[in-house]
Amino acid sequence: MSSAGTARVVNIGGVMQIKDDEPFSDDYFTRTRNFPTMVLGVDGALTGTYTWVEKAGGEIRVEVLVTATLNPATGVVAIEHDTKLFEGTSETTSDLDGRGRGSVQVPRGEQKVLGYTVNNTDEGGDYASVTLTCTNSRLR
Ligand SMILES: [Ca+2]
Ligand SMILES: [Ca+2]
Ligand SMILES: [Ca+2]
Repeated sequence: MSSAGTARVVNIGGVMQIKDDEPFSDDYFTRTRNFPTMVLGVDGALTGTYTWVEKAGGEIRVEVLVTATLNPATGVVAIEHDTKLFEGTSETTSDLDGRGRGSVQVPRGEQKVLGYTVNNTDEGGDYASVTLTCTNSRLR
């Protein structure tokens, strides 16, 4: 159904700032990630996903699941995130303390920024502040 004329290339660059709440002196971390390039609209594949995981401070893990979906009629790509903040006795705990979801629409040839913060809503203090810079370009 889709030809090279409707294919889109999605590039996402992420910046994550993590606060690890501590009794005396809080710790802050900054992590960056260039997501693998997604090509949508080729051979009927309209959706791409990527999971970005960061660990910090001995107790925190942040998992950002990103889904990119192409509308082949318009060329618009919807970028959705589902972000989970885990905090516990290690960086591999399953203690889910915060979660956030959101999305942004990226028209053809444009760049949009999806920025948000997920707080530790269970115990307070910790947070992950994420900025995803999303570009929707033509396949060359
Ligand atoms: Ca801590
Ligand atoms: Ca710590
Ligand atoms: Ca916890």
